Amino acid sequence: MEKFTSVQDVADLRELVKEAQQLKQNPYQHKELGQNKTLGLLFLNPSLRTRMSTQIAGANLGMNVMVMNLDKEGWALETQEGAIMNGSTVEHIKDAAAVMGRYCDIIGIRSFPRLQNREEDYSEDLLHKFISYCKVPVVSLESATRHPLQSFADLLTITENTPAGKRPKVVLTWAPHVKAIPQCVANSFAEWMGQADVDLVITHPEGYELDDEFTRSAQVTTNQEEALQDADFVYVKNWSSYTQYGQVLTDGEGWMMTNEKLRNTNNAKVMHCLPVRRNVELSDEILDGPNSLVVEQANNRTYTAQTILKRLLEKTI
Ligand code: AN0
Ligand code: CP
Repeated sequence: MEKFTSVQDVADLRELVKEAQQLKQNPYQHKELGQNKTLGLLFLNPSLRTRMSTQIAGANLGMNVMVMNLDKEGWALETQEGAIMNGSTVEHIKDAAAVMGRYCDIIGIRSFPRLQNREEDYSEDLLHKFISYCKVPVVSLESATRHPLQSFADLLTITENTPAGKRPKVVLTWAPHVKAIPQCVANSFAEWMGQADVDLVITHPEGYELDDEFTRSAQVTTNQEEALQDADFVYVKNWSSYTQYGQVLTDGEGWMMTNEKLRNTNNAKVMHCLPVRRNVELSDEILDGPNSLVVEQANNRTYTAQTILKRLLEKTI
């Protein structure tokens, strides 16, 4: 593995999940691997889980870890090739990334979409430029279109909670939110589930269809009740419209996940990547109840991040 930006960078998904399960059993067994290696984690947006779990993951492998809030603590970055930099940007990404590539052996970067221009966001310009200029392995900590470390932890969580040999029904359901949210988590989840041994159903109100690049293997319906029938896992997530790009089309009344809605599921486990808007996306009763997996999902972020860092250090991904 030279980089980890999507499930497409993984050659052997089943092996990868097994490796994460092993690391979870014994997180310190590769303490020597990262000795004298530096991990740089760069954030252009807020983060709790990704920041903390990836730091622990690096430390478990013996790495030196540096975290930088690039949006607040770095110089304003220019990304346009050939720009005459007489405006507000101070440093070109070519120069900044090249320098950080000298300081770090692996770099993680988080950069959300702006949700203004679909082509611009979906081109993943910043991530691709960063990869080409820093010349060291890059891990996406959530980019404009995907959140692969989250999806890997989600897959580990589903695997742990599925009896051997069973192919679970997994439902990704849109939920209301108060602001426009990226499609990344939903895109990525659908893309990973498409490669896993699960049946995926996606349900959302009209106008919230995701880019079909990510959803090809899924069944898609606007009927939430029908979708939830016999579900083993219900993954709750808001996203803004892809077709009417970045817009919030409805207040989503009736789409919040409640215990009442879980009645016809197979006693489904409920998942969310967090942070969650309680009693908007998901009810308190679910989040505080026995079917919620959200904290274990967040816990699994450490071991999945560690698996990716281990493979990048070993150059085996
Ligand atoms: C972000 C998103 O959905 O992409 C980050 C989630 C990990 N969520 C919010 O901005 C609330
Ligand atoms: N789920 C997740 O990525 O959380 P943070 O945004 O807090 O890192």
